[in-house]
Amino acid sequence: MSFESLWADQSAIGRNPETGGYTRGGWTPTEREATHWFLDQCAARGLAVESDGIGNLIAWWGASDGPGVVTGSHLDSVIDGGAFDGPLGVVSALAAIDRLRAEGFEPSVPLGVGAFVEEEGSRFGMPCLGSRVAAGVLSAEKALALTDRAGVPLALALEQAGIDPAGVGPSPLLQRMGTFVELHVEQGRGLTAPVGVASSIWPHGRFRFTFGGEANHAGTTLMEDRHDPMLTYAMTALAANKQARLAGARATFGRISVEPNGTNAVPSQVTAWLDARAADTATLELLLAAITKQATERAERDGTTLEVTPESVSPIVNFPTGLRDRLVGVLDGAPVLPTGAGHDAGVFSDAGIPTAMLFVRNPTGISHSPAEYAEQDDCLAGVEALAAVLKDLAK
Ligand code: HGY
Ligand code: MN
Ligand code: MN
Ligand code: MN
Repeated sequence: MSFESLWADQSAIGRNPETGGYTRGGWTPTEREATHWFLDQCAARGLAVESDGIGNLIAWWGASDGPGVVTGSHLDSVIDGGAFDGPLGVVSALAAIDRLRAEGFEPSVPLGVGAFVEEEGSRFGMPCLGSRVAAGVLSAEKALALTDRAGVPLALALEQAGIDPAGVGPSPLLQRMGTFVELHVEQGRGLTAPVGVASSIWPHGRFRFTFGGEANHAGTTLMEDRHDPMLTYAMTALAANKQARLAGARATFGRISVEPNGTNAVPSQVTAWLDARAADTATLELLLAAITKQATERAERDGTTLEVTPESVSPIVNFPTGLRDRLVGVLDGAPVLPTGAGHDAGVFSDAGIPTAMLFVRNPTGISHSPAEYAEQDDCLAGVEALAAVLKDLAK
């Protein structure tokens, strides 16, 4: 099956006809439909599928035991996200295997294609949930304490997907992951060539800011008598933007919830989630401190309260230079660049698995949006590059 037809099939799953975006939260019906499509493709290729207790999958070409070379990515998405973030790595992996088989290549070690669950954390609020549990960096207890926005606990979501929650925990799949290479659409616009190689993943964190105020009548309460948490939040959002620019870092409040969320009532509470990232951990820590300081000062002025809770913080990931340079060599000097986006590859690298990433050029740099895009020719160049890398690593 050509990349084009694989891509057409997969990207038709769960696409919102109005926005062109995808909302594939972990273990939701559309994400399961994409996962079943993947399983069908693996079966059609005679790949032996192994799964773990949270639903991560690796489909193997070659021997049924022993460490191998794994590629792949994720099939879940952010809310109303783009088509490429995640699925491009999974579809390209299948196309790369087809290409290697068509050439008559026989891997000397098992070659696996992985699909890792809830990488975006868009349903349960924990990025790289599947890979973190698999790597043992997020305990089963902490994972099973998570609920989605409708209050559905992870255990129930797993049961509804036919997965026994009792199996959640460190994954046997990683015992066979000798090397991991993830192909991913570029998220940003640094690439001047169709394919690049990742040098590092920026440190990044998600922080919950809870602003407490005093509910009151929007029409009768004098302005000077108000303790309005929306005001404190608004000034904090401005401070985050300013501080990030000053630090050469990145920060945004992309999610907010307001209590009681009425048009004619001063809110009692505003909860907002900050996503902050920087080129190094020290800068990220200074950025968060600066934002928190300004928020605290503003809260004092507004007579509101503030609580900042880190929900997930990831340190910098520097991919091993030997493996990185080996890929650059195979790809005749592909450009090397960092990324501000988190990936399962970062979790596996942190777990001590030799890991590398390939990026496929994204002409506008837009991601986590229906406008996310990659040229077909660049996607085909990505498949060719991935096949060459897998051939080199598994020859
Ligand atoms: O949020 C991220 O950085 C990634 O796209 N999951
Ligand atoms: Mn993403
Ligand atoms: Mn991704
Ligand atoms: Mn009234």
